[in-house]
Amino acid sequence: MDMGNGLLILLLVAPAVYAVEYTVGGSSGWNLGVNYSTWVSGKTFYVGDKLLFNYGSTHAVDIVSSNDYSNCVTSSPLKSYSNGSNTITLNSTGTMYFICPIAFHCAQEMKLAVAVSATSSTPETPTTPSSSKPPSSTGTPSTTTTMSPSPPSVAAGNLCNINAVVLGLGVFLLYVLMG
Ligand SMILES: *[C@@H]1O[C@H](CO)[C@@H](O)[C@H](O)[C@H]1NC(C)=O
Ligand SMILES: *[C@@H]1O[C@H](CO)[C@@H](O)[C@H](O)[C@H]1NC(C)=O
Ligand SMILES: *[C@@H]1O[C@H](CO)[C@@H](O)[C@H](O)[C@H]1NC(C)=O
Ligand SMILES: [Cu+2]
Repeated sequence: MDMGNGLLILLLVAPAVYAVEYTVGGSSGWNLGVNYSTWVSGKTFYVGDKLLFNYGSTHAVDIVSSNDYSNCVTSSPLKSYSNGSNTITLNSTGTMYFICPIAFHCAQEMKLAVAVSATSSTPETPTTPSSSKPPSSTGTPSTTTTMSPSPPSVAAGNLCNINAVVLGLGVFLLYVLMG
């Protein structure tokens, strides 16, 4: 296989692998009677992953602060959704908090806390992503840029990390191909 084509194919395919969409609560969806700490356990969420909330008309989704999550305060949501189906992108590192603001559903454990990790190996500096070296040798940065629906402000560090991983995979593949 031509070296350039191998890398190009890898660059086109790889970014899609890293964004995962989770259906909150699985087949139960966003509902009463689901233990969302159990649902979260064992999963690792990364910046760029998405949460799909599916729910009936007796429920809604609020993104809230840590304090409002803990105390089930429904009066000051950061964002509110109520049309029955919403895909929410995990845009940044840290913990995102979701509650159902209807009646006393939050107090009945209809609440979800999701810890979002950086994709890089240095997750301790979420607000100042280090400007790692761009993969200059491949010369196809525009390919990955168009693949990403995320805003440049948040995605810049993430994309760099993805590129670094992709470049690593590409080098590895070439190494394997060339014996
Ligand atoms: C949900 O599951 C966790 C363990 O994953 C448990 O500690 C907690 O008590 C459960 N919550 C309810 C309301 O049953
Ligand atoms: C609900 O609103 C979101 C936008 O927030 C939209 O993408 C989605 O299609 C809507 N779903 C329904 C069932 O109307
Ligand atoms: C994530 O970023 C997108 C694009 O800017 C924005 O539309 C969306 O509201 C953000 N998600 C959250 C949960 O803030
Ligand atoms: Cu509810």
